[in-house]
Amino acid sequence: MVRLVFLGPPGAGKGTQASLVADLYQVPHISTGDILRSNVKEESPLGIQAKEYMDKGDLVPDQLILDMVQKRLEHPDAENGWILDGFPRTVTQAEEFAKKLLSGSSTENETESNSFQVINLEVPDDILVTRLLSRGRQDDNQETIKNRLQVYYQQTQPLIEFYQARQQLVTVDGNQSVDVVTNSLKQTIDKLI
Ligand code: B4P
Repeated sequence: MVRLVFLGPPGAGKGTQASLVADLYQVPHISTGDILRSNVKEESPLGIQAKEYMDKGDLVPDQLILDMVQKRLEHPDAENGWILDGFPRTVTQAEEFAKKLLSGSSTENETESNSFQVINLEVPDDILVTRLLSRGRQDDNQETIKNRLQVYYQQTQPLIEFYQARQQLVTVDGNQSVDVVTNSLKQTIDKLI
C-alpha cells in the first residue's frame, strides 16, 4: 500500500511532486497547505485562525493541524493509501500522528515504523528562495520566506533524525528538473511498496 509522507523545506517541490506521484499510484494527495488555504478562502473558523500564522510564515498550531488531518484521513478515499504533503512538520505532530492517527487503522498489528515511509526532498537554500520568489503566492515574499526557512530548520528539520532513527526515511535529490525528480521518486517508491 502506498502510504507516504513528503518532507522537505518550503519550495522543495513537495506539493508539485506529491500531486504527480498521487496520480501515478492512484491515492489521494493530502496537502495540509492546500487544506489550510481553502479554509482561509472560505473564511471558516479554522481558516481565520490559520491565516495569521500563514501570512507570517509561522506554523499553524499543532492541535489545529492534528484535528484537520485526522478528519481528512477518515474519508473513505484514504482507506487504501495516501500521500501526505507538508505533514508532519513538527516532532509533536509526528509523535501524535504515530500514536493516535494510525491507531484505529488496519495496521494496528503492525509496528508503527512499518506503516508508512517518509521521503525527504533535498534542495539547497538559494534554489528554494529563487523558486518561491518566482511562484509568488501570498506567503512568497522575501521576509516571509526568510522566516519560513528559519521555522523549517528549527521545527521541521529535526524530523529527519526522528524518521531516520525509525528507519522510515529515504532522501531524494530535489534539485533536478520536475521530470527527473518524479522518475527518482517512482524508482524509490517501487522499491518501498
Ligand atoms: P505548504 O503549502 O506546505 O507549502 P511549501 O512548503 O511552501 O511548498 P512546497 O514544498 O509544497 O513547494 P512546491 O511544490 O509548491 O505550506 C504553506 C504554509 O502552510 C506553511 O508556511 C504553514 O504556515 C502552513 N502549514 C502547512 N502544513 C502545516 C503543518 N503540518 N503544520 C503547521 N503549519 C502548516 O514548489 C514551490 C515552487 O517551486 C513552485 O513554483 C514549483 O513550480 C517550483 N518547483 C517545484 N519543483 C521544481 C523543480 N524540480 N525545479 C524547478 N522548480 C520547481
